[in-house]
Order: sequence, then structure tokens, then C-alpha cells
Amino acid sequence: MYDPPEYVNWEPDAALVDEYESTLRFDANRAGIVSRLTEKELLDMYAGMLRFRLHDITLRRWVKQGILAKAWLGTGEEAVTIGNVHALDRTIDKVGPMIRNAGACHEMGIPVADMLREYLGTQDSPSKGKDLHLGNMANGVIAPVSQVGALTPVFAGMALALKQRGTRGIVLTWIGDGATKTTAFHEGMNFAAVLHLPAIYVLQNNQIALGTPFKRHQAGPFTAWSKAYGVTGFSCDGNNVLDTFAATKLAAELARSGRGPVIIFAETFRMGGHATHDEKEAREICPPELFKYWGSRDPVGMFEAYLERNGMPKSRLQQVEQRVLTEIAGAEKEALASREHQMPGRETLTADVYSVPDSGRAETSSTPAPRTAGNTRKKPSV
Ligand SMILES: Cc1ncc(C[n+]2csc(CCOP(=O)(O)OP(=O)(O)O)c2C)c(N)n1
Ligand SMILES: [Mg+2]
Repeated sequence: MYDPPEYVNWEPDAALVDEYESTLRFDANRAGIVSRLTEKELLDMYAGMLRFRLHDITLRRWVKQGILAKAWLGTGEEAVTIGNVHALDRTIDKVGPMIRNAGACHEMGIPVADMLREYLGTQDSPSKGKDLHLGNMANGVIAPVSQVGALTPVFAGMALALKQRGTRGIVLTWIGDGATKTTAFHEGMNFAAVLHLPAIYVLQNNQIALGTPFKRHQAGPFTAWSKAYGVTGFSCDGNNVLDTFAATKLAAELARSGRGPVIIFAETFRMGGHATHDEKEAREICPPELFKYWGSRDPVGMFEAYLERNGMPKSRLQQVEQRVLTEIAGAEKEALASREHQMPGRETLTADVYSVPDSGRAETSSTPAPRTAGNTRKKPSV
């Protein structure tokens, strides 16, 4: 059940737990932030990590069962998202998750049942079955579009609005290593930098973009971008949720006090394919040593090992695990019930979209609706 294979029978390596701890001692400010975390905050973060992993496991199982054609997973990259989100003020800040950041949705308050419904395209999903890209303004989650990098200028605009309104809120979005090669990223980043906008951009280097390894799409160091734009840059271990959390706390403080934007560089690894369809290909592209290196640093297992070593009773961790398992099982059941009874009818096709035929009705027959003078829909030019 626990794909990838490196996670099957995973056991912590004591030397790697030492490494995990020493990362947290490296910077005095970050060490201070971590030392002030309460047991409740640590367990909430642990629950978030499990929720994200179990959400992915559910999707992977659905693919195997033929319920879904494919799924985009964040397996192995959970610590980036969970550490970032838990460091925000979730009552006022806004986030823009990409495909590896689904965990941001549930940690901002979107029920996992709704996340699963979005995959199934049911009428009672947040987009009412219209889109796989998930967001909900009520939870401070802006849905992405497919074009990677596109949220960079959108989040610069949102940060500008927050600044002009004089609110304390900040915004955070994620940009993959591949997406840092887009025009949108550079335009948005520069705009945010020159206006000192209250934004955090998390550059998530999972070492690959589709089938192109990092070294084949960037010649220089990944951390060059903050220097290029004249903004503060923090690097963090993207598989260490506490390091990610502490770096984000510092970034949020800077951004909130008008000294943003901040770039956070998070190093991690995509423990599977781009989506579930090309996992075999990913194993051919990336050497086995790379999977072994990152596989031995499973962000969920490492956090658990760290907590236990630092005095968290195993029984508390097990309680949390049981609670989250029950929650996800319930969410799965609810979503599958919606699949039975809540699939959108054809009459909903043109509801909640920008452009509809003049009649205001959906074209429900295979015969196109007659064109009228006011019908502005044109043949596409390309
Ligand atoms: C502007 C744009 N170009 C190309 C694509 C096709 N595409 C989808 S995902 C992807 C790779 C993105 O890699 P990265 O930014 O590293 O994110 P990751 O998938 O590794 O999380 C590409 C090229 C796209 N969606 N948008
Ligand atoms: Mg990538």
C-alpha cells in the first residue's frame, strides 16, 4: 500500500535523524522558533503530514482501482507544504498551491472529502465538477491554472492589494524548479521585488520537471534567483518540516513588516512520476541512488522519528494517526457517495461560466444552437 517501494518497511536511520536535528540547530533564529513550538503545534503539524500522505494514498488506490485515470501526487514532498502553511496566519493569509501542494488545501481548512470530490468531478465539489484545480476563497486558497508559474504575478497583485489596503495579510505561493523558467515567474517576481510586496515565493526544487532533471534545465545554482531580484532568500531542507516551518516564520515576519518579498528555496524530491501514469519513466530518468537518498529521508517518517527522540510519547503519535486515518476513511466514503448521487447533469454545463450562448441555455443537443446576431462566439483563429 505504501508506494513508493523505498517507503515500504521504512525504518529511521539514526545517523539521518542526527542530521535532521543538526539542520535545526544550524541557525539560532530557526532553532529558537522550533524550541518554542508547543506539543499541540507539533502534533497538528504531524497530523497535517499524515493527512497529506493519506490523501495521496487514497488517490493512488483509486487509480489502481480504475476510479481515476491518473493523479498528481505530492508524495515525498509533504514537509515543504505543511511547514509553510503552519507558519502562516491562516485567518488572514492567502496561499496558491500547485500540484505538489494539495496539503495546503486541507491545512487551510478545505475538507479532504471536498478535495477528493474535486478529483471525481461531482456536482457538490468546490468547482461543481468543472475543474480539477482546487481552491476556495473562503479558506484563503486560490486555485491555480494549468500554466506553471502563472500564480507568480497573480500573487504579486494580491500582495499589492493587501499592501494598499493596509492589512497585515501576506500571500504565499509555490513555484516548481521547472516553473522558474517561465516568463510569468520572472515578470511577477520582479514586480513583487521592486514594490517590496508582502509575498513569499517558495521555490520547490524536487529535482525534476516532467521528464527533465534539474541539471538539464538550469546551469547555475538554484538559489541564484533571490540575488538576481534583490530580495531575501532562505534555503531550507524541504524534507524537514520543522526547518521549512522555521524558515517560513522568518520570511513571514519580514514580509509582514514591509521587507518582502522573500524567496524560500526548498530542496526535496519527487518520489514518483509527474503523475501516476509515468512512474516507470521517472525510475528510468532518475538514477536509483537518487531515489535511495531521498527515500531514506521520508519526511513523514523522519518527523515521527525526531518527535519520538525528543520525548513525544509514541502513544500520542498513534492517537493522532488513528484520528487522521478515521478522518480520511470518512472523507473517502463521503466522496464516493457523491460519485453515486451527485454527478453534474448536462444542464449544468454552462452554469457559472463566463460565456454562454445568448439564449442563456446550455446547448444540450448534438445540433449546435442557431447563431443569432448577438451571439459573439467566434470560430477559434488557431
Ligand atoms: C507554462 C507551462 N508550460 C508547460 C507546461 C507543461 N507542464 C506541466 S507540469 C510541467 C513541469 C513543471 O515542473 P516543475 O515546475 O518543476 O513542477 P513539478 O511538477 O516538479 O512539481 C510542465 C512543463 C505547463 N503546464 N505550463
Ligand atoms: Mg520540479
